[in-house]
Amino acid sequence: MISFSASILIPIMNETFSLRETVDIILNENPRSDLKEIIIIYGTKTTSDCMLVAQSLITEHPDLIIPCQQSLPFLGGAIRAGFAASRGTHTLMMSSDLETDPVDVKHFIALAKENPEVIITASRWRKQGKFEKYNPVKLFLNWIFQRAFSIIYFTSLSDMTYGYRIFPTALIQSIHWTELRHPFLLETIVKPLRLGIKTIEIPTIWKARKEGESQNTFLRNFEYFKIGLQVRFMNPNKIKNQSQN
Ligand SMILES: Nc1nc2c(ncn2[C@@H]2O[C@H](COP(=O)(O)OP(=O)(O)O)[C@@H](O)[C@H]2O)c(=O)[nH]1
Ligand SMILES: [Mg+2]
Repeated sequence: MISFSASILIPIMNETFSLRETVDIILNENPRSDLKEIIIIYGTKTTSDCMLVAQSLITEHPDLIIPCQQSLPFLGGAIRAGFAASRGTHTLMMSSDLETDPVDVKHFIALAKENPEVIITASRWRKQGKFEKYNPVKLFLNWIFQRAFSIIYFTSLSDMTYGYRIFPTALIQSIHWTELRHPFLLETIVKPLRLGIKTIEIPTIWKARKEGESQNTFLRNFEYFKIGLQVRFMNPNKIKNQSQN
């Protein structure tokens, strides 16, 4: 493709050294020319220790790292603010707790350059991928969920609930998003699937965070079904922003 630049979205809540390590690895392993910007997204619940680390990263790389305050709440609200702010040709979403291995960023970028119209998405269930220290009950339910949704959507994707993916920015900015909490991660793949967008999966290793805690609760995992089923039968015209119809 003629030009490529990645906007990397990093939502933050209670991460300190994990946030810094995430950014350090991205900067060490990727040429500056591949990166449009790293957008650090914070909200009113982001801890002050976490904000301090973000501030110092922004001060160290003022031409690259940009703060973005979310206006809608929760993880979905944070990523949606990042989607709107993104200026690169492609937008990569990940987390700051090291549960999305930053070493994979370079693989996403290489594949997105070769396949600019496609969504590249990471899977913990593919060969060479894995979960380290994941709650066994959650792991079992996760597997059932993934199998069920791959059948419902006629897709070979094996990890539709994991929020580590790179998209063409024009695509995500043309979609009408509705979820605010973690089920947003599923929404970001099922809506493009309904629009007929192609996907490529790469294996990844998930490791439990070493600091802070998840904003998701066990019971809230069942809320993924709602958006998953709703979008399956949604008219594709309703998926795009109204102004684009
Ligand atoms: N700005 C912002 N970041 C969030 C919010 N909720 C989660 N995050 C961040 O998003 C990433 C994934 O969230 P996490 O709670 O670890 O979800 P889980 O790994 O799916 O259990 C982490 O880096 C969090 O700091 C939120 O409401 N606002
Ligand atoms: Mg996490």
